[in-house]
Amino acid sequence: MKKSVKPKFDKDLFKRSVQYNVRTLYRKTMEEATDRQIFTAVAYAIKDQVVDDWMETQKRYEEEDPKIVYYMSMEFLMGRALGNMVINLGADKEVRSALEEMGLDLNVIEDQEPDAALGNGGLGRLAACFLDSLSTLGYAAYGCGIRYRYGMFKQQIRDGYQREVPDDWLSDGNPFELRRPEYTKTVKFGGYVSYHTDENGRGIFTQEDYQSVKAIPYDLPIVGYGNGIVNTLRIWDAEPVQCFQLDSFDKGDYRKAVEQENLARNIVEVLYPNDNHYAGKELRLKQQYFFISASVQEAVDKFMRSHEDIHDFPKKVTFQLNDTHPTVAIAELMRVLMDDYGLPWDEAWNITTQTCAYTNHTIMSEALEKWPIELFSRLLPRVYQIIEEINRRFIEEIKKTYDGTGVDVQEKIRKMAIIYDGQVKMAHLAIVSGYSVNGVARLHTEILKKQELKDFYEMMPGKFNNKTNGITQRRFLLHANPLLAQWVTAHVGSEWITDLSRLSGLKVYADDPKAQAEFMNIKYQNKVRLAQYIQEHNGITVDSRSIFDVQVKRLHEYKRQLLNILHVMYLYNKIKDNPDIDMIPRTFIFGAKAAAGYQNAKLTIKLINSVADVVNNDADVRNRIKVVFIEDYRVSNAEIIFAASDVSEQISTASKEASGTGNMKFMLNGALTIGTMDGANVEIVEEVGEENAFIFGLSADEVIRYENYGGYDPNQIFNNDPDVRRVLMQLINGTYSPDNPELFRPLYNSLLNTLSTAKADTYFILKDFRSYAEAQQKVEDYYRDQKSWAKSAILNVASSGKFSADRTIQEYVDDIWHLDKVTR
Ligand code: 26Q
Repeated sequence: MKKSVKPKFDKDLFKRSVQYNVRTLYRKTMEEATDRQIFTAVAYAIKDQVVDDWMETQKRYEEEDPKIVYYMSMEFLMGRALGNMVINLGADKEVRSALEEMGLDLNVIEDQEPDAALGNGGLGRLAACFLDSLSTLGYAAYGCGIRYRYGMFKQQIRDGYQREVPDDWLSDGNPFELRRPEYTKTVKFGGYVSYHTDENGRGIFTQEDYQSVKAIPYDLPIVGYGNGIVNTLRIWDAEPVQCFQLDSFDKGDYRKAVEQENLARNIVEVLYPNDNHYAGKELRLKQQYFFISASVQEAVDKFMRSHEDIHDFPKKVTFQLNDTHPTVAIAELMRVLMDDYGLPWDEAWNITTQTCAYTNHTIMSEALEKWPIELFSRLLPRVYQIIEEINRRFIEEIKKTYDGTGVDVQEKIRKMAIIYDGQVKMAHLAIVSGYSVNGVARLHTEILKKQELKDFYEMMPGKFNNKTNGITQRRFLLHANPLLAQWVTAHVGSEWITDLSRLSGLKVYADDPKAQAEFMNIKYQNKVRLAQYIQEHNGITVDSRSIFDVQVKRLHEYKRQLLNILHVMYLYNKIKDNPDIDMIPRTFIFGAKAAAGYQNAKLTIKLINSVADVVNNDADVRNRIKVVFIEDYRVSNAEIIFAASDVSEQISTASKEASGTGNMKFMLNGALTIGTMDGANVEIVEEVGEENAFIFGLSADEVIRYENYGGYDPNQIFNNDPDVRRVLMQLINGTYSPDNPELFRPLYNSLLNTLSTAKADTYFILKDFRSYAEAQQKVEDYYRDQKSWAKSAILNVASSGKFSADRTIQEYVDDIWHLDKVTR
């Protein structure tokens, strides 16, 4: 059934629809409506056009019965929908001109949309990119997540400090969502499990005296690029099961009713703003089970609506678990299969272990989810029972595998058990019960196999595989950087939009002076656009001819924003020592949110802003360096930032960044990377060549070796490197905080002496400082020759083809999911 549908767009209908929407939604004429109201009216008009394709796609799925992937994730960092949807509909030109005819500007309208910030950072944005690729490639997919009432907090910078402001993203409604009450599910918490045998002598487990919550799905359309395919992101809202019944007003019922109502009210209230850090909060576990139970129930119900035999489930359904956060899906699927469908353990286990697959996104031990047994069993008594049984059987497996081999079996159990030491280890559950375990970049997967998950790899090597991350070029080039997108199309045609490997066709232009000049001019235009944004938002005037050196990502010690700003302090000292020093003007741009309770991270933000105050206002500097902290870094302003960047800062401590995906977005937009050999940087350098990047610092092996010997001694460096010593002293002598010289003492301590018990500089900042400063010097020297720079920048774009999420998703399909392609 192959017919390629050229998406049709009815311009007149669209215009009438916008006018009609403004009228019926707001009782206003076009002239009276606010920009925000016009956005909503336009969004509804676009959704109208999407709905036909959406229904058509779902009908096609019913006919063809393809295998479906359920991408289970606590986070989907979608950003804005309108611009992307218009592009993927292939309606950009028509919508733009239709609006122009109405005296409206699509860019202004797009700017009215709040970001859907249902995620923290990399893991959440990856989920969003994957959904875009799944639709574009024509695979049947559901994203399953939570409809948080408040998403990632909005960041305000006040007096240099971060302030968190609630993200009330639904206050004006969400024109793209569709409430689906007909698919409501009930989710049960607490109580106890009773056991009895039925007339056939089969054991029946029943959860009693529980509290329940209703889960109501909201669907968001995920439009494929130019193919008429529309998949669904299904996010669940919570509602209380029943209202008060005035006639049954005895005490027990009353308290229970109030508790249930509160549970429903709290559960989807807010996204936890931790990135790469586990906090063992009861409400977080409730969130996890809430959306997983609803999603698993719906997946099974949907399957049974069109199939006879539940044993065929893994042929038609697969669950991809985005880190361990949704891992309770394993036990929940077991529960549904056994308790609701009456399957015996072994049959349920066969189905479950052929259905679930797990992606690991971190090797940072503080991010591993370990739930106290007490909490877990109290909240999810039946699910806990099932995990206990999985654990019991797995320990038998370990014994069977290693008894009599000379291996210390008790040691294996201690290291590998799912339940141990009073804790439920979610990663172990995911590895043992899934058919695939993958890391997100080659180096990361190797570290998992050789270090963190070594015992599991030895016991079940066939499960382990790598899937290097990717990003969607539709959002991060076509939408974010229209000038460069047009330039690329002019040189290699427009196929790159769905086949990013086509960018390699640009390589022949890398040496061409005309292409170089055009490229540098486009970069300049984009820098002017970002400079305007900075002028408006920060009140800082930056030189669009300066090098734009950018580090935007979550704030975390392992990402080493501190290394970056210490280097700026060092450059400032150089200028003060030698006021006439020849330096190419450089603008150091930062953007980062810190988790609300992460003190060193928040203090690093304050330090960056304090350095900015001093450096930007010192006449001696004569604009050779500027420091800008962009408030509220998020998907929508990221699109402007990547397009305008010359230098991409990817400077994590080697071995700590699983992959990184910002690194790929910079590369795609022609920035040169300064970075460590970490995560996907390794593969970026492999693609573009080391001569077109600035690599520095310890290797992952070296870092791991130091760690195995208990770290290294930063005092050596402090005592022997006067530049480093000077910069560190400036953290505690009031240079950047005259009113309170002690302000940055905690950062100083994290790098140096500290208390005797704590380790110093665990992220090797001082160890890597010299080699970072040298790499930065090379950046400057290289930029002096605009031709070399332009050549390397073009080669970066040309070599970024591998890092499309389309490639990543195709690998997931080929090696893990085995989905069927659907065409329209
Ligand atoms: C866990 C428990 C309780 C509360 C929060 C969390 C939590 C939330 C988010 C733990 C981790 C995260 C996010 C992790 C993350 O974003 N990891 C990043 O994933 C990217 C996509 O694979 C990689 O590119 C990054 O290297 C990795 O850091």
